[in-house]
Amino acid sequence: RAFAVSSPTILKLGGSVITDKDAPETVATNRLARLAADIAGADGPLVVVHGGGSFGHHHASEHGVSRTNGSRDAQAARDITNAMRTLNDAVVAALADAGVAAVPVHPFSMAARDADSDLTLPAGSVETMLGSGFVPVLHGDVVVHAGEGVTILSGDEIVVSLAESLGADRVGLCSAVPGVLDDDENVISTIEAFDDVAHVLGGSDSTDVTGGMAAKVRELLALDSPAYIFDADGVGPFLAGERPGTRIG
Ligand code: IP8
Repeated sequence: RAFAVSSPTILKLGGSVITDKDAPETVATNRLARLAADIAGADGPLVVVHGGGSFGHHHASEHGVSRTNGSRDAQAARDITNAMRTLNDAVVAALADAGVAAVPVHPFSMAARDADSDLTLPAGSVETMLGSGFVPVLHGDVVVHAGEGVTILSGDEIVVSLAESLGADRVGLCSAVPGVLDDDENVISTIEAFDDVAHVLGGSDSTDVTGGMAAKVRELLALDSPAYIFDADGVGPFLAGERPGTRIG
């Protein structure tokens, strides 16, 4: 069946949701199966992106590689990307078992950062997959980085890049928390400007290279598409067009 490819939904599954964070290279099998069943219920073009959890981050810290700290060691690049491929295989398999037309897409093979750290992630193959009725499944990865060897490419960066290049209809980030929380741990329903939440997120000049909530909110506010942050219970409602968790933008 042919979809209108112009405005897909983009869903990110956080690494802490789909893996057991405390045990290296362990998939949270039951949680992943439940998420896959929710995703199988969705209509229309969908891109799935997932994070690293106990797969990528373990190898990245072992080799001292981060978003800003590169490595020219090919073994480090292979260890990190291969661990992420293993997790991606598990995610694609779980989605396929649930009846989703999932196909793997490995960012290391397509993306690059220039000397100014600007990311290029060509979206032509993903767009053509959507037009063919496939559900592309991308993942946080290493990325070749001019002058640095490889650095880490987070799932959040992939979401932001694809949301722009594909003109996403809506963006959803499934995380370990039910949304952006205020000082009383209540979910903030809407964030329209960073200043609204700077006091709970630690201020607009806090350096946050690890992709914490402040960095997420700032990047999502810059998108044209509305974005939502929710936990695993929010995936079904999000894909059904509801507004779980925190709406950003
Ligand atoms: O979990 C990072 O992706 P994230 C992936 O979305 C690696 O930050 C390779 C550590």
